Amino acid sequence: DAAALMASTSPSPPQRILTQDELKKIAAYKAVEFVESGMVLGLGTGSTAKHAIDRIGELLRQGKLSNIIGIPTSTQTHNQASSLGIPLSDLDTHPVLDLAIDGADEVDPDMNLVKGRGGSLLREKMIEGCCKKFVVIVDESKLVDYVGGSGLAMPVEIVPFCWKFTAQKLQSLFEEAGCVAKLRVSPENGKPYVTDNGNFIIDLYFKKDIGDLKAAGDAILRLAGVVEHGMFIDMATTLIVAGELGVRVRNK
Ligand code: ABF
Repeated sequence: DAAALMASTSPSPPQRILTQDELKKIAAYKAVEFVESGMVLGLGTGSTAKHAIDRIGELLRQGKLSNIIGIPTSTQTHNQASSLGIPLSDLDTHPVLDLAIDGADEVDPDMNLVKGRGGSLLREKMIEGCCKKFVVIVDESKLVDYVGGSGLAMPVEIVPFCWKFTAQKLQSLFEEAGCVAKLRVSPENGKPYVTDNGNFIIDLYFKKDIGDLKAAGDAILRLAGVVEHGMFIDMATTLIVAGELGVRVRNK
């Protein structure tokens, strides 16, 4: 299990190359060490957060944690957590959270994040913005020099109405960075991907650093068709990175 994997990575290097999923699990288990009985917890989405939720479910079953209330960041996480018997609530009832644990698609050197390639950025941003502590869990492949630096997308959730118009506006905003805006389509049926909130996602690809993230984020949000963007600026309080040489915890 992850505890054994973790022991195998620290202090001496592992005997074999760990898979990306094993690294995700190591980061997730480390984050769950911050969870205490009685906490209201933001439950993230994606393959890394899934390991953390499994672990919380396991500790509850074993009686090592109690009185946890989970606030899920997606329908997928809601389903996983309820199948594990984790008591769930929402922001209307619990507007202040003790801790949230979630993955990310990119983490820059200042702990700014890109999230939402899994599609759940809006609920994540609402919930993770209300946490006293926000622990981000990644394997080291997610570390980038700048937002967009992985060559992968920075997602923006938009309303479906005249999505081409909004996509064009988004692309124009970042012309200097060589931005290309693409509607996300569902691989299953080739139709537009629809978020938990009934919206579409435009994926922005940059050729260069877009510079001031706060200014970029504000410009995106000023477009009327935009609901939210996937840059989580200055939100993470703790970063846990699992790599071949072990697991590192960094506080902001
Ligand atoms: C979600 O899961 C995201 O916002 C991000 O897109 C993603 C990371 O997924 P994974 O852990 O599967 O790489 O939290």
